[in-house]
Amino acid sequence: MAKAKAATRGRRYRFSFGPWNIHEGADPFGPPVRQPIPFARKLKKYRELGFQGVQFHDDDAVPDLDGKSPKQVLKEAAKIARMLANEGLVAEFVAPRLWEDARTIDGGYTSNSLSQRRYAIERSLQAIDIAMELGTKNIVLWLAREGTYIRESKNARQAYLWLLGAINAMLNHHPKVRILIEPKPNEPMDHAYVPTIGHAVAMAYASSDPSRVGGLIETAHAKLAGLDPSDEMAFALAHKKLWSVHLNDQNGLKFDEDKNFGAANLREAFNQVRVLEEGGFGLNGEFVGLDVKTMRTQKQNNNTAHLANSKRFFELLLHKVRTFDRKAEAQCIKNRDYEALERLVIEHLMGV
Ligand code: GLO
Ligand code: MG
Repeated sequence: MAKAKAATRGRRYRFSFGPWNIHEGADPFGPPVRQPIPFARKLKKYRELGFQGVQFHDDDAVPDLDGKSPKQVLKEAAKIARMLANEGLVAEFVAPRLWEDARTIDGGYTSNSLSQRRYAIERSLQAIDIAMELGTKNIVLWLAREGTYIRESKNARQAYLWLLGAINAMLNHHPKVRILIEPKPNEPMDHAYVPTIGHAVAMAYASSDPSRVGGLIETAHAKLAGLDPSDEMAFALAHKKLWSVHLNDQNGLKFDEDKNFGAANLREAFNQVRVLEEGGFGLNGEFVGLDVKTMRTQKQNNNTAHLANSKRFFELLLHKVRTFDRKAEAQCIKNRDYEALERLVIEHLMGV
């Protein structure tokens, strides 16, 4: 017991999620099944559930921002900043929501229309202003509609250059801003540009200030690309580019499920925690973000259980990582006896 306790001791992680993770249950085949929760009430939930970081879309902070003057936008962002401070919370990042406006139907930064590309950049610069007001330097780019339904509709080489131009415009807008690219291979597009963290890291190095461009890896997105999420995270960590994560889970190649962390593949989840822990994730203030969605079947009064559960599964797996028999592991590796190593891992996970 004492040994187990000592092994569990260690640095503490900080957790975050976005207001969209308390979801009303609408899907492409049916309407909402729960009442919306006002933003102020969602904020109250954070500390209660053990979370400190709030992730924002630009219009989560300032609703309908396209219709507002820059002054009004900043005023409303300042009000949200005060609400956060009152709740003892911090903003982790702001993500420009470039997938709902009619001007982004064919993509934002990679639209074939010049005026629509300009809109996407302007909106992103405004997201930076909102982020600074909220007290975070982090901008997340989930490149939702930057891709194609049919290959011939865009010039992909040109699209990557436009994307780079947009990133450089953002870097140029504020000397402290940091861009975190959240790769995803598909959905809503048939094929998206920047499908993996390898693409994102290449974009970072090609940018005008590589030290300010990194990545956010979502478990489900890596799995949709047919990749192992822990290897994707390890790649980013090796380049010092893993600046946030969206832990969740995904049951094979289908729509982006945003299931509870560890709920589809416990061993893969264990390996993600192992790589994060061993790679020093969190030591520079990074949050463990959970991009998990309330199940459609949940009742109104129990619509945050998925957040509490996913956080708990992370912590239980962290205990498993910290109590793994490292000596036995080293011995198996030394003997190149990976059958023994597999047994060690599985028995440990099963509590044998
Ligand atoms: C969707 C993405 C989405 C982003 C969020 C923040 O597949 O995971 O939830 O993480 O919009 O940019
Ligand atoms: Mg995500």
